[in-house]
This record gives sequence, C-alpha cells and structure tokens, in this order.
Amino acid sequence: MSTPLVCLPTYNEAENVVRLIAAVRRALPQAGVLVIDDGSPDGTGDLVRQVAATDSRVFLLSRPGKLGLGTAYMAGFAYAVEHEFDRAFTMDADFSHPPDRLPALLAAVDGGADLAIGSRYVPQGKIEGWPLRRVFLSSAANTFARTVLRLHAHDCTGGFRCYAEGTIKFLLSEPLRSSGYSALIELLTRCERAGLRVVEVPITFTDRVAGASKVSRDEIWRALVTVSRLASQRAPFR
Ligand SMILES: Nc1nc2c(ncn2[C@@H]2O[C@H](COP(=O)(O)OP(=O)(O)OP(=O)(O)O)[C@@H](O)[C@H]2O)c(=O)[nH]1
Ligand SMILES: [Mg+2]
Repeated sequence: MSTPLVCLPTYNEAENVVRLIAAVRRALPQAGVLVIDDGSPDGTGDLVRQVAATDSRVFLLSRPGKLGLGTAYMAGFAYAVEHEFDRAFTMDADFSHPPDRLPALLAAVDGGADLAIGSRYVPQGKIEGWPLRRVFLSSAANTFARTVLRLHAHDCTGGFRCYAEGTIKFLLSEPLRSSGYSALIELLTRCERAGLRVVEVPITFTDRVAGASKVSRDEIWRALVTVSRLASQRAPFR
C-alpha cells in the first residue's frame, strides 16, 4: 500500500485549516497531512500546531514569511522524500478542492499514472460558485497556457494533484523558476516534456466559502512571463 502525504500550503486560512485537516484525515486515513504555512498573521500556524500535538499524522512546516505557492509545493515534495512518503498531494486549503476526491486521485497514481490531476475541464468536471466572469477568465488563462505550451492535460492551472514518488524526485532534481501560482504550469510542463504519464480525474471545484483570495494582479503577469519563458525553451514542433 502506498503512503501518501497531503501537502496544504496556507496563508491566512485560520477559518478553514482545522476543518480541512479533519476532512482530509477522514477521506484518506492512511495519509499524512503536511501544512506549509508562511507565517500567516491570522494564526493559522498555531491552530495547526495544536492539531499536530494530538494527531501524529499531522505535521507543520512553518516558514518565516510569504514565500509563494511554488516554493511551498517544493518544500512539501522535499518533506515527502525525507520522510519516506511515496505519494505527494497538493491541495488548496480553502475547500475549493473536494477532499472526497483524494481516493480517486490516489487510485489513478496507484494504477500507474506519474501524475494525477483533479480536473475542472474534463467531462463531469465543473466549477461551482464562481461568477461567470471568473469562470471565463480562468478558463481563458488555462486555454492560453495549454495552447502556447502544447500541453495535453486539460486543467493546467489547478492545484489539486497527486504526484508519484518518481515524479516527486524528478521535480526536485531541478529548482523551479516560478515561485508563485504559475509554478503549477511549470510543474506540469516539466512532467509532460519528460514524457511522464498524466491522468485527469474530474472534480467539482467550489469557490472558497471562508477567508480571502491571495491571487493578485501580479500573479497573472507572472503567469504570462512563465508561459513565455517555458514556450521559448520548447523543442521545435513535433
Ligand atoms: N504557504 C503558502 N501558501 C499560499 C501562498 N499563497 C497562497 N497560498 C495558499 O494556496 C492556496 C491557494 O490560494 P487561494 O488564495 O485559494 O488562491 P485561489 O484558489 O486561486 O483563489 P480563490 O479562489 O479566490 O480562493 C490556499 O490554500 C492559500 O492559503 C503562499 O505564498 N504561501
Ligand atoms: Mg482558493
């Protein structure tokens, strides 16, 4: 049986994190849960510390300041390898990613996928609770990255994923260039260019109910820069 680690990057998720850890533990009892908290001013880290004191499968990696989503993922991968977990999930800590789909993602990787993506853009995948404008913008950004980088996966910008052990080690072998949200595009691009087997599992993505978004205008610009940079490194048309 595989030993998964569910990595939850947090910045000001005090309203969600305790309930989410409980939901993850229920959905996947064999998994460890690692919260990578970037010194959240709202006390997220302290809440996780209290849970970790009573549950030996819950861990906290406390970083001094907001270092970005990409570096949080890489820290989670490094933790997984150091502590001998052979699967690493990434998941937002705001209940947008449904914990009850964790087993489906794990089954895909246990069945041979190098990376399983919880996907909004495959049949039966959907987005609930977002205003139409946000659905449109998000889908347009995804289509843009997918087209320019000629990616096969349909959901290139979602952060609900399960990585197999070999994939984690492969991704750790080279530093990530993008530190923020666009790390998701870079991680997927590296996997696809290496010929790894990427499988998508439909999910219903739900808008966060509690807490505030951390996506800034800056992140959107950075994503454009990341896509251009990755595109310029692309091998000639195959
Ligand atoms: N450790 C860490 N976590 C972060 C950072 N930025 C965002 N996060 C977390 O990453 C996850 C995704 O961020 P969100 O703000 O939900 O981004 P989003 O889902 O695109 O935006 P919303 O739909 O508006 O919530 C959440 O769990 C955040 O708390 C960061 O710099 N460091
Ligand atoms: Mg969110």
